[in-house]
Amino acid sequence: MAVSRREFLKASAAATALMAIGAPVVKAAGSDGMDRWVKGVCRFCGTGCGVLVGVRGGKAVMVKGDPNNHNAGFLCLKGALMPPIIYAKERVTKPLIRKNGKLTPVSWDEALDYTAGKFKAVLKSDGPNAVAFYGSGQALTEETYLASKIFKAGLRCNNVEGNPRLCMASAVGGYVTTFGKDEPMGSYEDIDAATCFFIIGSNTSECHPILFKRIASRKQSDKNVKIIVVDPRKTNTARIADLHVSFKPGTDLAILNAMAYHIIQEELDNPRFHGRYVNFMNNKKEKVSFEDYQKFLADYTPEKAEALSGVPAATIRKMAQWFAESSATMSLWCMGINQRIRGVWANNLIHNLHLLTGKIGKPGSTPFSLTGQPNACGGVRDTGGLSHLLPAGRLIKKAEHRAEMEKLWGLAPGTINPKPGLHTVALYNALGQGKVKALLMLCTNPAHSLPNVNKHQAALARKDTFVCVIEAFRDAETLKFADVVLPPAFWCEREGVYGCSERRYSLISKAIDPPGQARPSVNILVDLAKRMGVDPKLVNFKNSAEVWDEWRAVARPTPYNFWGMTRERMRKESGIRWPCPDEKHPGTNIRYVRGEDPNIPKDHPRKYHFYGKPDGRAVIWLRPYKGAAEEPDAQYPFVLTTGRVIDHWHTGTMTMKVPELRKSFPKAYVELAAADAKKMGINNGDNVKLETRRDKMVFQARVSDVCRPGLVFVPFFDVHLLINKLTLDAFDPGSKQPEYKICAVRVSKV
Ligand SMILES: Nc1nc2c(c(=O)[nH]1)N[C@H]1C(S)=C(S)[C@@H](COP(=O)(O)OP(=O)(O)OC[C@H]3O[C@@H](n4cnc5c(=O)[nH]c(N)nc54)[C@H](O)[C@@H]3O)O[C@H]1N2
Ligand SMILES: Nc1nc2c(c(=O)[nH]1)N[C@H]1C(S)=C(S)[C@@H](COP(=O)(O)OP(=O)(O)OC[C@H]3O[C@@H](n4cnc5c(=O)[nH]c(N)nc54)[C@H](O)[C@@H]3O)O[C@H]1N2
Ligand code: SF4
Ligand SMILES: [Mo]
Repeated sequence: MAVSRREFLKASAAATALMAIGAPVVKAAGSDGMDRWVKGVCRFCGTGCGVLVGVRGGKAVMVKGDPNNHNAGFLCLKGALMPPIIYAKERVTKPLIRKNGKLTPVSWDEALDYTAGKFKAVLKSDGPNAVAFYGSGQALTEETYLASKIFKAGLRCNNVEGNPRLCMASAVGGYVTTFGKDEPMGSYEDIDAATCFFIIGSNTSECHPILFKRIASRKQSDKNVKIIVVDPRKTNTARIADLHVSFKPGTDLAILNAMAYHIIQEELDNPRFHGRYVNFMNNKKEKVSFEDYQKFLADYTPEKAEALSGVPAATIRKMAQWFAESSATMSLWCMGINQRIRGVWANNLIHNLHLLTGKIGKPGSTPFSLTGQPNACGGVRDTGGLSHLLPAGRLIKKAEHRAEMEKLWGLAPGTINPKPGLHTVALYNALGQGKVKALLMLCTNPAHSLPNVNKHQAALARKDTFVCVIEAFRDAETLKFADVVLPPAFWCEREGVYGCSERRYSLISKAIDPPGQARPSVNILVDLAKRMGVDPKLVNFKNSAEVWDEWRAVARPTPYNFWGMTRERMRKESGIRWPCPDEKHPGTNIRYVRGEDPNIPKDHPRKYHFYGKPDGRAVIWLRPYKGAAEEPDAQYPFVLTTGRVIDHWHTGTMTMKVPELRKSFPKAYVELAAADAKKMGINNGDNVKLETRRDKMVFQARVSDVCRPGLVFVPFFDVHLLINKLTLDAFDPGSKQPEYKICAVRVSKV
């Protein structure tokens, strides 16, 4: 049984290897029988690999890695296998309106007028809080900036949300509370210099394959490099670890605090650094002393953390030792940390370890949150595409930020609604209660991806709600609930910017024409806004390049500054990292360090300056352990966790259309520990029923050594086995990010 999992792992590893040998053979434009090669960015993960799209006879027929971008010509299979997705028969090519229950082709005029009419009616009857936009970390930067402006400035509505709430909100919360500003200070170059990798709650191998390849190469290049993987599953990522730490899901907070305890106990901390550059703060946001921090940590001796987490105290000490004693430590994390009811705290505790040891702001030493989507950073976090944000780190609730944006947008003072809008779960709850009545969606499939989705599908299904979806594929689950569907130009059918995990903005150039009547979403949004009655001056854009120029100007007075990234320069270069204040500036590798970060004057008295905080000091937070929202009990004794596999993207609307990828994982399954399977008499391939407080469903069993006993895993790509009917929508009180990673489940053989 375990063997078959091994074979499966081998196959995944082979897929990873294939991309490594298959893709980097990049030849000059015009070769391989292509008419031309057009520069772009992979539309899948937050790694943000640069690509070259081979165009022949007006069609995109090949994709290979851009040798000049950070991925140095490498791509994983998903990135390389784009063409069949572009030309899938399920593409939406005409605007559709639901008539007599059926989505029926109509003209653009009819679809736009109808949609605008519905919005106008709701705005008139219920006011701006009854409409909403729900976007995506896969939309272009220009698209999200524009949508957010239309709603916040044009309609006075702050209900602007998107899937990054399900994904990166806790990372944002962590960066902002610790450093005062969002986004990582380090970059991918740190991978090449790190001597210790602390990977926690990230299956990098399957979810950021090209970064995983870079980590693996780093390890191969120097036998002293150590890798620690902290994950309750023995994932593909864990296979290259020197130390894989498995534990009771949801107990990371205790483990991370215990590491800090040991670091201080053994005097492995760096008092020169934390003495100068750090404040200690408790949960009441009061400044406390280092001694208070030590007292707080007394509750988290490695022995006490062992009792909570199941990780042997000696292992916790070893991790802490490796972390603190290495010459350069890089932490990498993703959804195992963020998708939790204490995701922000977990992020804080990772930052704590770096600040305590001074392993920050030096090559190879950095906390580095991996972003999931290709444009969650650039598009949504940076442009302010969430309900509490304004562009470039500004906040709705801050009067001076609103005033600044009103000036930049040419609005009358007081135009921007001072109250933050609804966060994602609250938004869909409000939809279910009939309080939000018109919803516009762009590039996301919430009827599949939301947690506790039965409830939210019912909200979308309400007869008195109006749902307009800009969506590229007819078979996306959300279309079942749409009143109007608008066909967008997809990926390289239009031009625009993506910003990946390392603050790198790269341009996707237009390589081919969109099919049928599909149009760039920037143009769709402009037309829709005008018909909704938004002041035409606010949306006076002919194309995404014009939106980009406004966005550059809006960001210019802030530390996000990328004024130097003109469109012309973006066309020539393969990605630039902000801050980048002028056209000669090469972009920034490390933030918050004098001499590196252009936001810090060269003669600044302090070498490290966390300028997001009033006194330039980052914060070590005293964050207590807190368990999951729904712990296993006698009725539901297992933990259900959900996530990804290497060959599928989220809701499968794209990767399921590629034969190679579909064959690799044709349907969802439940992964369970061999010891548990044996107890229940379950063999590989048997049908197993999973039952939570929300719903139940039957999956085929994959018995292996990946899950620890007591834990089961189901991937969420399969629309026919929609695991989100079982997950729960409890969320972090700070970041409002749902706890997809943990709920209680009953497991039985069918
Ligand atoms: N192939 C592929 N790649 C993708 C995506 C995709 O759909 N497919 N999606 C992209 C997106 S948007 C995202 S957000 C990322 C997600 O990337 P990841 O976060 O790396 O992937 P996940 O599978 O969601 O979960 C990561 C790990 O969290 C672990 N985990 C579960 N519970 C806990 C816990 O309590 N503590 C800790 N420490 N770990 C826990 C799981 O076992 C799992 O291995 O991937 C991106 N890349
Ligand atoms: N159980 C469980 N659920 C999860 C998670 C989990 O770990 N477990 N993770 C959560 C996370 S981190 C994320 S990021 C979300 C992702 O959730 P979603 O965003 O809902 O998932 P996607 O499949 O990426 O949806 C993108 C949609 O946009 C469409 N599309 C593709 N390209 C274009 C385009 O160019 N324009 C337009 N308009 N449409 C396009 C696709 O066909 C697809 O329907 O899922 C969340 N849901
Ligand atoms: S690693 Fe991510 S960005 Fe790079 S090719 Fe693969 S899916 Fe695309
Ligand atoms: Mo995500």
